[in-house]
Amino acid sequence: RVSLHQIKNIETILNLVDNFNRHLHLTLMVDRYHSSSQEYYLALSQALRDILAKNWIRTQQFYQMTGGKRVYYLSLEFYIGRYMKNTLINLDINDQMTQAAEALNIKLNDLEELEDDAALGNGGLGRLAACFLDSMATLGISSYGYGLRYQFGIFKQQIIDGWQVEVPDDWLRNPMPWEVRRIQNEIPIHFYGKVIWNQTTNSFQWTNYETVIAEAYDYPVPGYKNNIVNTMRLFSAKADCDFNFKSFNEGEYIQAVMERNKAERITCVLYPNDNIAEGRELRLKQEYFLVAASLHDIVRRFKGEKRWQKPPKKEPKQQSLQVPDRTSHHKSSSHTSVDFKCMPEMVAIQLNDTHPSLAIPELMRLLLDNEHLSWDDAWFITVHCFAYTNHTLMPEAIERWPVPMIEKLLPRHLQIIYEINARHIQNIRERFPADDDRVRRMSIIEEGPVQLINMAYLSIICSHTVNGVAQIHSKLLRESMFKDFYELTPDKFQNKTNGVTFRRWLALCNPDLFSLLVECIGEQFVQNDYQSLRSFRRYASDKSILSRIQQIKIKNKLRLARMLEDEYHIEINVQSIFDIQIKRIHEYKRALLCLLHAITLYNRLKKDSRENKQQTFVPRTIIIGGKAAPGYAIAKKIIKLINDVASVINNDSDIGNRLKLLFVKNYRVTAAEYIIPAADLSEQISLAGTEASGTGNMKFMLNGALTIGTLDGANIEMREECGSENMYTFGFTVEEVQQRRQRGYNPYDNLQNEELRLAIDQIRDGYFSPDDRTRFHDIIDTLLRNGDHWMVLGDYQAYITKQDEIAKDFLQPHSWYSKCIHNIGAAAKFSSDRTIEEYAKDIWKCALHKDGLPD
Ligand code: DL6
Repeated sequence: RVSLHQIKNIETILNLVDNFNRHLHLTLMVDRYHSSSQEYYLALSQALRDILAKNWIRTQQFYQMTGGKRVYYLSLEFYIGRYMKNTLINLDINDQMTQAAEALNIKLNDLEELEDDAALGNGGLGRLAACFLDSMATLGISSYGYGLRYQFGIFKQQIIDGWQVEVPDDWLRNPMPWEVRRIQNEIPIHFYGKVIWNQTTNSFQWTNYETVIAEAYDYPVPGYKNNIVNTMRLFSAKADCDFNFKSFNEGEYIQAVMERNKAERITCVLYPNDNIAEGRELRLKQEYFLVAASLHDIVRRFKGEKRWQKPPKKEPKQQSLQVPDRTSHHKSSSHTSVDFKCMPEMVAIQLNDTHPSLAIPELMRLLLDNEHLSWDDAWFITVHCFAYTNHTLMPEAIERWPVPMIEKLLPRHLQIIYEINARHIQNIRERFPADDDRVRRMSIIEEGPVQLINMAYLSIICSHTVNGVAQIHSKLLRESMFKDFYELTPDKFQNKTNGVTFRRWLALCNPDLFSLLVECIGEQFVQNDYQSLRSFRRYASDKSILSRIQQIKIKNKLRLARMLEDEYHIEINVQSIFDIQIKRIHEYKRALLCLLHAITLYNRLKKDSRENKQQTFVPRTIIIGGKAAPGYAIAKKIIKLINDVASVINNDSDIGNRLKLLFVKNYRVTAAEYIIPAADLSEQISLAGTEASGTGNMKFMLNGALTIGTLDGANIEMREECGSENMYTFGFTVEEVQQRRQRGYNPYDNLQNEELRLAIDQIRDGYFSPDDRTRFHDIIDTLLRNGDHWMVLGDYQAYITKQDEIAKDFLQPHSWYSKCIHNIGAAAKFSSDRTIEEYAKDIWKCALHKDGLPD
């Protein structure tokens, strides 16, 4: 392996400086004395992009030459964050660039702060996709991320008077130096219209459609020090310029040009819902737009591979591989000059949840109607190309599209879905004769006032593999949500526990800890051997390492404290436990539990002060951050409650710096990069059986925070890896939750706990909202009258008991930091390199090029 590291001298500081000046002058046309910081940022990014260019081209040539299988990761979300620093880290030129910037009298950090996050995601699902791209490039997998280039990413969250206010994220308002528009790749995408039978081609034909153009924008995805640069391709909607201008008179012409906006709305904005399906037609258009453009590209690339082209002669028909061919009107595949049956050997398409699952009927349509394959051949190819990842157990997140909506927008696709369902039902009837209820339960089409298409069922039926994202999640999919499907095709079901990239989530965000790790165990764990991180555990009782870990943590806490003090004008005690919950605000994630703990600590301090007692109290800074979906009223109310409680606690002179509660606004990837390295305690407290995996939990672990968590999602595997003595678990298990639900869970029973009752009374009676005493009655209703679905009150006592134990343990730095070391070492399993290696081996069956490209 020859890495960029060894040819560092090529990119000398002088070269970088020259390149920077060249872009300032020739690209931006300004001189150093009349340019803004933004122009500096652009010139520096362009200089950096130049370094990527050669390897970007070489990588694509390499994949073409080696002719291996290509992996396509289809996702409506890629939550990338910032580009510049990540590129510097992955190319291993951070130090050089810092020096080059110094030579130019520029502070690199200041320029980095000018960069907006590429925030084309809501949370875990989108960020996972970004981690996967990084790992696929680092492992040298011939792969592409396909997504949408939303003009507005996830909204920016402002907090005004304690309430969340959403502001558009206009991330493309300045030139975007990291993207390349591929002008040769404009793809027409069709909507609406009708289907006719074409006598000449003997196939169905979609006609009278409206057309929107998909423009392709490519973003480089550099691997870590391996010369590989993969591609993320994002599509943007553009009006079709051909639309009937000829017949317009002058007045209509103006109108027609204005109408263009309608088409371009498709990729205007990311739907800001996490774990909630959005049922609007525009969202359906987005989904189809992405998959139609992606598949066009995938099929075009496949057809271009010389290996699979065959002379246009008749060949004996291949044996059918799935169900009998009932659509005799379709011709056999021998009419094509490309051997499509080889497609699954060349193409793996991973569906990131059901959002891109229209890709399934789209590929069927292309193979049947454009390539004139038989149903059986098209079906074989489709099933063997697709794999589906489920990311949620929340019923409200399962996508179900109304039949009339699909019929109007995608009439041919509806026909194909009906045909898939008919054959699927026939299959069930053969396997389970006389079981009508099973047929009803498993039908893709759900009956009701309006028929609905269950996209998860469609995805399972039409994929060769279905996976969950943590062991417990995959088990619950098999045992409950997809039980019938598991019984039908058990071999399809797998687990692929999530992971995070150690490049961004350690090397980039926590450089001091990263250096210490490299010093102790070498660099392999970020490069090509994530397992080697385990060996860091041997330092768990090494005093000098323990003290360095402590120093690094305190330095990171200081950095965060300064930032928070500047922003929120609140004094932060760096000696306190930094106790942090950052994630989307969703009831199942239970920020309320965190808040009840904060109120409980506050009440204890107040009581002590009233009684003039000075009991030992371990200081805490409780930090909560996250966005609520704009239409999720109760989640937004929770944010207001946190802020109201915070203003009471933080302004009470009896409390001082022993307890602080802070809601950090606009939580996003970049904020996580500052917050996570400073955490002592990571809050992963969803009700057992609700969080599919979680990935924030892994980032905290990697950065040496200890976890307080329920036995949910990946927490369970984290505990297995680090040992129960190094993690604070509490609360109902999945089985206990089920038992309580069956027995009849009564939240009022929990009010026997005096501390809990007091906290609930205070919220209900307006102690924290004297300006509007009834403000939080709806929150109290969810916790009591409406049954406390997420069992916040049921888990309260166990949670408080654990928190008290944590406070005691924090007073013992030696054992605390020893636990931290165990956690860091145990994070080895949660490298996304491990996850991607598993996908490559068990699902995609594709090659890795771990050695990267030679120089
Ligand atoms: O798999 C990534 C991530 C998990 O870590 C989270 O536990 C899960 O909540 C999240 N799921 C979604 C679901 N959205 N939809 N559909 O965001 O996926």
